[in-house]
Amino acid sequence: MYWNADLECVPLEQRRELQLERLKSLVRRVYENVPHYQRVFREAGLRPDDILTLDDLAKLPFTTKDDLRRTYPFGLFATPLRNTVRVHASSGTTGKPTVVGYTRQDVDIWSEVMARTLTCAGVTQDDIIQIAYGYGLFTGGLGVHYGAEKLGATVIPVSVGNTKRQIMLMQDFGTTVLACTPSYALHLAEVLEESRVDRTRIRLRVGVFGAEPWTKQMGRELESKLNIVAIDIFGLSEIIGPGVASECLYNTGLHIFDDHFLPEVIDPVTGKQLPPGEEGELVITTLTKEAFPLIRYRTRDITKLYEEPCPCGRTHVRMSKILGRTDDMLIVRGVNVFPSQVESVLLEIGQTEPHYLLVVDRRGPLDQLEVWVEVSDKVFADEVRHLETLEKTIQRELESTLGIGVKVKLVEPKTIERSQGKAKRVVDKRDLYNRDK
Ligand code: DLL
Repeated sequence: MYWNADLECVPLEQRRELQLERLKSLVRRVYENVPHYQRVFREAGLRPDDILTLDDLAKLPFTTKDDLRRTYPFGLFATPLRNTVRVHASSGTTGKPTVVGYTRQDVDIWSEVMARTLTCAGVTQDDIIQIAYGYGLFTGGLGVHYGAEKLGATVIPVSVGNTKRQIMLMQDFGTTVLACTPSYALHLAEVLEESRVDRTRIRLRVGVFGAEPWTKQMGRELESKLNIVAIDIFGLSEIIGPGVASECLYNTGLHIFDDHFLPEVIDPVTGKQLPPGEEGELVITTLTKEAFPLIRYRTRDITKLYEEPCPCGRTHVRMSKILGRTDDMLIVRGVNVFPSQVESVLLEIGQTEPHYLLVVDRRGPLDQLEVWVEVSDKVFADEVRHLETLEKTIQRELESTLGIGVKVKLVEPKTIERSQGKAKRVVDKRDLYNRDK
């Protein structure tokens, strides 16, 4: 029922003591080992000894995605590279990815929090788990993989894609747990329906879905189509990957494993901490990570925290499903996409106007990204053949930078609406967040 009851079910007071002890040691560690932190602490007039209570957390400066970009690739690492046994990366706001590292102990902690996540979802050693998150620089595949092995479940490391084969393995190996993005799960469910597979041969009972937002309605649809319990799992590469927070079977929000990841919710404009129940930006401090610790990392995800006890007995602080983002990051087929990445590619290629629009839609269960790009009068008057070549070049470069399929549409000058204030770069026709539902 629990993976680590000693840590997950302790009285709050005891957890707070542990958090404070860990916070103090973390602050000392980053101050001594990371020039960036030394500098920002000095600028804030702070020394590690100034952290005496958990309330002092609010005195510490935030860390942002921009800090990660400026210190690319290893500038925020707090241990020598020779102690780093793994790196992962996710999309940055421009062409360069955000790089994160793990020591052996970090990988152990990651496996621990992922084993907790899976246990929250009711997964046990008797389960057969098909991992259809991508393996590679993305943290989804390997993160779930290590947790599932630690738990002792039987792992099928199939990675994403090749849906027919996924369904074949599911039947032949008797998969009981499916781990993938919710949109891919929906796609799988639809292919399953179309292929008229004998449903008695499908033994699925749990889905652990995350890496992108999904509504409660979508959850219900997945549960009925696949005959499973659908569990929302949350995480981000910068913090560790999947394994930051997870729903349990009581469906009361996501338990944040706050002996490792200390959460706050802040007003994204003023930066002030908000009380439980109020909606704002999630900020996380990694209490135990060695290679890539982060102090007050601004996730840009919008949520709210709950402190009331959960009937499951775990005493972690919980968060609501993600309600939105404070920036313009899109998640398309589980892959993070920033409009600024598209802009850098276009600037590099040249020949187009600086006016573009990302149009995201969901045709059937799968996301489609279309990029509209305005070309100048001169280029537009050019031969069709030239326009086609330009379209292909942009498509190729975008696909290689973003890591997903893209459709490019060159449009006439002045077709894309000009805005008075902040340029509108994205039209998202999907309805992904749980607003007013
Ligand atoms: O998506 C890690 C992950 C893998 C989580 C597998 C769960 C399962 P990144 O690629 O760095 O890491 O993307 C992190 O994805 O800031 C959120 O905006 C979004 N996200 C992740 N999980 C959820 C979720 C992984 N359950 C970014 N609901 C985060 C809503 C999610 N959004």
